[in-house]
Amino acid sequence: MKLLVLNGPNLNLLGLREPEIYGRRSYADLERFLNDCAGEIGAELEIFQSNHEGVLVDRIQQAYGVFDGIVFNPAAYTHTSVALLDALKAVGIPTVEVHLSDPDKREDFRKISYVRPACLKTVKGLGFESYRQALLFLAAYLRGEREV
Ligand code: CA2
Repeated sequence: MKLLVLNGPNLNLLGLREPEIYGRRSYADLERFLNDCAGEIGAELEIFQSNHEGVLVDRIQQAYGVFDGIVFNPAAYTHTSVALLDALKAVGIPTVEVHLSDPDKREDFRKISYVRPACLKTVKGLGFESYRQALLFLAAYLRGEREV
């Protein structure tokens, strides 16, 4: 099982600012955490981060026929990007939306997710654990062990 973790803008700065929202751990810590999760699940994992919407669209398109599932934290593009929604719909790869914080408990503009209609599920507000829950759900779904 090949899974892609996609991370959007500014997540590469994890640990540098706003620790009260995003925690103190760095992006490198997140990558290590994700690779440990992949070992636990028995999945092959690729992790990719970009600050650019079009690059994320390209990465989703390139995932077609290569990856079985996507765990996606679109970061700020969650709340703005029809292009990312369209890309997810176009490839039809089972995708779980993930957030470190709970955007529904923050500013009003974070309450809208453009990508959510193309996702099986959203996991939010659990810090790094959000990604682990998303990966576990996706793996179980792909193995036919769980329905949406
Ligand atoms: O909670 C999440 O995971 C978010 O996707 C993070 C985005 C935010 O725009 C979404 O509303 C919720 C922001 C990621 C920026 O990460 C930073 C990391 C370090 C310092 C500042 C921002």
